[in-house]
Order: sequence, then structure tokens, then C-alpha cells
Amino acid sequence: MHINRSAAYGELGAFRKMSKVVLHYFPLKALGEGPRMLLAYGGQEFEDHRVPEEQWPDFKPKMPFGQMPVLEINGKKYAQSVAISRYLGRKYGLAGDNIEEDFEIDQNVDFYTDLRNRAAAVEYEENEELKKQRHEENMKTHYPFMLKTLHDIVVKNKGHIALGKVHSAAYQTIQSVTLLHCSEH
Ligand SMILES: N[C@@H](CCC(=O)N[C@@H](CS)C(=O)NCC(=O)O)C(=O)O
Repeated sequence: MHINRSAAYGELGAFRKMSKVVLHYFPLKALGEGPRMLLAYGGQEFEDHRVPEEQWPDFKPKMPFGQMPVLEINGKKYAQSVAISRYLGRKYGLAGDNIEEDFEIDQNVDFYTDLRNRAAAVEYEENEELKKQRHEENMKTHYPFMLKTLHDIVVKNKGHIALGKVHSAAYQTIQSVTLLHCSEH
């Protein structure tokens, strides 16, 4: 069965009629930057609400899962950075052309999430000894394979993340690259 994806996800969707869009995140790139860039790509006016650290304890219980980023559409809050990026990707024509293309994009995005989580576990570790151990373990055991795989994916896709073209995954990977850079230290 053929599904008209642009009708399902595109111009006619509720998002186009939104009167108010807010992206809640910290004053950082990290997990918020992909959704911010996708909103900008889509030409959507939005409030880029950067919550200062000192306001976070009051704000946290108001978020669906007690974390950010959160995309608020006409008062309804949606969480999870990858889910937000997939939604915006579909909205702005950056999804695959069929479910197999989506499958390939999603597998690569999930791979980046694995990479990002490894880097984040180092970056956010407060115990200096554990931080050093985790970083060394990543450098020795995980990064060589993962970064070689990432390199091969990008070469195979002519500079893109999947399918040889731009889609929402490109925006989602910015966070991983930023964190990998941070966790070099
Ligand atoms: N799986 C979630 C993870 C969200 C997450 O870890 N957010 C962090 C900031 S990067 C957060 O809100 N930390 C504050 C807290 O947990 O209190 C996503 O991808 O959105």
C-alpha cells in the first residue's frame, strides 16, 4: 500500500497551525541543538527557552520525564530528543522516502546515540578517577571501531549520515560530535 507521506506528515499537519512553539533546554548545544536547528531549517518561529541551572529544580517536575529537551506545541509538551528530531524531520521532508529508508536512518541514528551515550558517561562523570578510566576504556576498546564505522558510513553516503542525502539524522549527530570533542579532555 502506498502511503502519501507528505499528506500524513507535512503541510497539512497540526504543527503548521501552531500558534506557539517553545523549545525548552539548557543554555547548551548538546541534546537541544538538533531540535533547534531543525526548527530553524523548517522556518518555524519558536521561543528558544534556555533554562538557567538555578531555575532547573523548579522546572524539572513540569517536564514529562523530568528532563530536557522538551518541545512544547500549543501548550502540550513532548520529550526525548530523538523523537523530537524524528517528528521535525518528518514535518520538514527530511525523513526517508519509505519505511526501509527510515529503517536505515534510524539504525544509524541509534548507533550515534550509542556513541553519544559513551561520550556522555565520561563527560558527566564527577569522580575524576572513574572519568579517566571510562575515557581510557573508550579510547582503547570502543572508539576505534565506532569512529571507523562512522567514517565508513559518511564516506559511503557521500558526506551524509545515511542514504547519500540530507535528513534529520544529520542534525541529531551534531550532539555526538560535540560531546566527543568535550570528552577528549
Ligand atoms: N533520552 C533523553 C535524555 C535527556 C537528558 O539526558 N537530558 C539531560 C540534559 S542533556 C537533563 O535534562 N538533565 C537534567 C536532569 O536529569 O535533571 C533525550 O534524548 O532527550
